[in-house]
Amino acid sequence: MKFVRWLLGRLILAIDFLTRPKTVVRDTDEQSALDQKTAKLALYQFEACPFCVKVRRQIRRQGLRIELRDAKNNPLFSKELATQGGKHKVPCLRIESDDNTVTWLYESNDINAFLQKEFGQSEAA
Ligand SMILES: N[C@@H](CCC(=O)N[C@@H](CS)C(=O)NCC(=O)O)C(=O)O
Repeated sequence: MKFVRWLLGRLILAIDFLTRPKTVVRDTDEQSALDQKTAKLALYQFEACPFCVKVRRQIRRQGLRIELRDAKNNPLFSKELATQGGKHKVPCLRIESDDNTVTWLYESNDINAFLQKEFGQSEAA
């Protein structure tokens, strides 16, 4: 069962790699302004989780630079997700606002909707 799961994971990653969406290209100033905004975001995720792949593809499509935190292999991130986020489920976007309030956003559809609403502009895959 573990092997089948591993195999499925590799298959998901291979398909993701072969069908990578195009990324938005911005001029340097625009990209660095955006990078400043996304510096306060972090995506807790597993490498081969299909829901995480979905969010990573959206991030790529929109040309966002968001730190990826491996909540499977990194015990610190794993613990943070469970204790601060409230549940050990990925993907989860940690959003730190300007007043340092932290929101933990779960559910891939909700994360993608948030990214689209906040940062717009994504090119077709
Ligand atoms: N409906 C959720 C499903 C997320 C989900 O099922 N994630 C799995 C990994 S693929 C998970 O976090 N399981 C808990 C665990 O493995 O600890 C979404 O779209 O984000």
